Amino acid sequence: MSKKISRREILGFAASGLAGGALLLNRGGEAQAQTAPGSSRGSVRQRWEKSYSGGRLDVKPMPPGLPGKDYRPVTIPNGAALPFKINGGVKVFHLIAEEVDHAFDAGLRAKCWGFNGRVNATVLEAVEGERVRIYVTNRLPVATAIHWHGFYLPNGMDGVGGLTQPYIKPGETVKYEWTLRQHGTLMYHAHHDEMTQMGMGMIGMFVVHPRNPAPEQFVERDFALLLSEWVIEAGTARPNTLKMNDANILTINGKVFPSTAPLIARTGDKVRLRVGNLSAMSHHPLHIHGHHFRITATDGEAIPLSAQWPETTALIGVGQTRDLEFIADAPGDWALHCHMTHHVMNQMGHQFPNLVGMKPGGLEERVRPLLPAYMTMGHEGMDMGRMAEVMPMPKNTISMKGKAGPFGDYISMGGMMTLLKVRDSLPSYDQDPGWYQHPAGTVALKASDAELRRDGIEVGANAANPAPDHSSHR
Ligand SMILES: [Cu+2]
Repeated sequence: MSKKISRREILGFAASGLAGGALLLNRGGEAQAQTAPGSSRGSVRQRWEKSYSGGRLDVKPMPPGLPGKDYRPVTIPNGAALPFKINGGVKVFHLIAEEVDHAFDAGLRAKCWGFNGRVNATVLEAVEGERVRIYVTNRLPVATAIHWHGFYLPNGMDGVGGLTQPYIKPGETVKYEWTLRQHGTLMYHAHHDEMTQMGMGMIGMFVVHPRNPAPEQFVERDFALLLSEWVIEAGTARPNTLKMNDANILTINGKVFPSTAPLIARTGDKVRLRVGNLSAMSHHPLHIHGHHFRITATDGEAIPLSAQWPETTALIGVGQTRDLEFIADAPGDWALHCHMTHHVMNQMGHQFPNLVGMKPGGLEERVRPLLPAYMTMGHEGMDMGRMAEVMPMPKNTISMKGKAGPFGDYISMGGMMTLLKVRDSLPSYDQDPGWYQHPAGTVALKASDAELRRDGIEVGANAANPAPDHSSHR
């Protein structure tokens, strides 16, 4: 991958660029240019082809790769890999498109469209070089087609309804089959009436492991996370796919925080986040706390080490995947979330005036005889995680944000957010280790009078409340 490029090759590359330009003007001269004396266009072109194309379509398939032997399966928070069987050297999957009564959170369900009983969280997993045969059964009331997003494949397997194949009509089962000539974090989704069908949940990830991974591709923890957005109005039972810009449910693998399963790692583990975004209308800048990651791959290909760059926020555009890798070297409970502040809210309504700074006075007392449950909202900002407890909620809704955290206070985020839990020792990756126990003296707590005096900080009011005891908070 990191073969040094010689001065001659650079010169040859430049020359071939010129030759390529000339070829555009002079079609049919390609063979002549390739054999022109002194030109290294042939070898440069080969290098391009290796990384810019899938190569020959009629490649001979390799034996099917097996989990634990040929690859380490990805971890799918709140989801599962689609089972497969092997028949005659081909890996056979059966994907079932169907309606799913899906729980975004304990308090919010909707009738969505998904695959094999899950929404956004059924992952196909395979190995570079093998041949896959994927039966898609349509149990929906409408026709569909399934597109394999980012794949090198024969045109007729591309899954664009009406363009590359007839629709998969209700009740029908269609067969897709091709040989995987690539590896990477890829996706699949409905490609017929996309706005409706993808908006109803017909999206998923398709992870293709490398046949011969390079040493730097090895990780201890390998997570698949698919981002999406929904419009579910309070009290309704189905996503509204007609709304363009009012997404009010932002999900990772079909769940909102606090129902997103945490990502669990041991201190020192190398972690890969395979993040895909098949939202309707939103790009998501995914942000990690306490660590820096490197962007090591896109849905196109692995990025060479020399070209990877460090980030704490990676923009995952609609239709893109990014592999983000880091060493989980900092024990703790770290937030991993979309940095769009409206994307870490649940069922946020946007048709409100800004009431921050307003003095509600006796408003509640005056309105309550008319509306017994009335509560003025917004004058202290939207930090009202406790609202769900103090206010009756409409049927089938969730609190806009919040979950009681380790200190008793609410974590004022919901939506596209999860936790990275890094621990020095873990009984198992499959068991939530609970809240992080901070070593003494490592939590930001209310300053004591002695500390304030020591550093000459004049505040006065801080003395009114003694610093609380946070020594035990599990
Ligand atoms: Cu976002």
